[in-house]
Amino acid sequence: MIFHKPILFSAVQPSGKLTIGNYIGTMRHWSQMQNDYECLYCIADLHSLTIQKKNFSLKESILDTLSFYLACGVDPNKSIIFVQSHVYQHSQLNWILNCFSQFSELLRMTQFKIKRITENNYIKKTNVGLFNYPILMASDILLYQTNFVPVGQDQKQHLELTRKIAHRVNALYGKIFTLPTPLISQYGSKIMSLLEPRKKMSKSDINKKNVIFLLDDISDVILKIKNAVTDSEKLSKIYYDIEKKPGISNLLEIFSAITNKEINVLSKELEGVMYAEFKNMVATHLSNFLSKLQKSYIKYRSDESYLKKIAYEGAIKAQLKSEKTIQNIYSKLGLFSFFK
Ligand code: AQP
Repeated sequence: MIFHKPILFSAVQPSGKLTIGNYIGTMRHWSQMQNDYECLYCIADLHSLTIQKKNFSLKESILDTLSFYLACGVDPNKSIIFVQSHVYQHSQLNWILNCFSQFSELLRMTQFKIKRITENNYIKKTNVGLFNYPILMASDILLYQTNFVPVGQDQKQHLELTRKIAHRVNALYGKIFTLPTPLISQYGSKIMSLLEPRKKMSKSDINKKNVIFLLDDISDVILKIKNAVTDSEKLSKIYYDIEKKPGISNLLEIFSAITNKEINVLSKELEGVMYAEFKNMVATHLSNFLSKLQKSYIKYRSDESYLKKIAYEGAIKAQLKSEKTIQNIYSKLGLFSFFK
């Protein structure tokens, strides 16, 4: 099959329970994108090895993540859905791109700086995989001659590095890679923690009250939104200002994504509404949305043989596509085969 539409690649790490941040930042766009792009949706299991957790089943988490892809409307007849470790070409290109990346570039990656000081990963124990993470991400993207990559704000710097590496290789060997463009929404690309709205909401946050998980009990969702930090502005007006009102702005971004209404439209509709009432509205809409999503998720998750079939078929398709890039770069680098 020849790609006629622009190619789009997106991935989520099965590194824990998915959050409303993962959904709003990327997955909510995926279903619609299938109409405009040739989409590859990857479950980035190799990436999730960079943070090792106790009492965690990666296999279960991969199947959970795949079920959410389907529940979000990704259609295996329209898109290629696959698990990263099933397509060996990702690791092959990873090594090659390691040799075209600079130590100093990786040292500048903000996510690496943040993740290496988290509790479980304290500096001395930092694994090399965490350091090399952006190069594996570059391999994921460049293997498929990707044009567009929908990501949250936190991945922007990694996309810039991907472009830089691709450009470097192309400058030396001719056009091997397409330079990818990130797709980052103006709103919703960085959902913040509920109790610390200046910190990104993350799957791995040890304080679960900071995070809305897609599989949270609805009663917990309501409680978490009600307890979300706001501010002490006297008139308690609801408007978007990320610097002065990070808590309210974050709730507005969540509300806007779930209701599909623009922030400025919502701000007008919410004139005169008190914070408590606003939180009730957010909690109600979010609960309704999550109830539906969870029902659909449970349906897919209960059929493991169907999930495995999708992953198998997706891997075959992804291998065929990625092999072309591998063959091209192998031959340009002089890695020829004696066996042909
Ligand atoms: N809070 C967020 N707001 C908007 N987008 C987000 N993304 C993650 N968190 C937010 C986007 O979700 C996609 C998949 O992310 P990932 O699982 O590959 O890795 P991550 O960015 O490291 O996500 P987490 O939740 O913070 O995971 P952990 O805690 O395991 O590191 C990406 O496009 C990301 O931008």
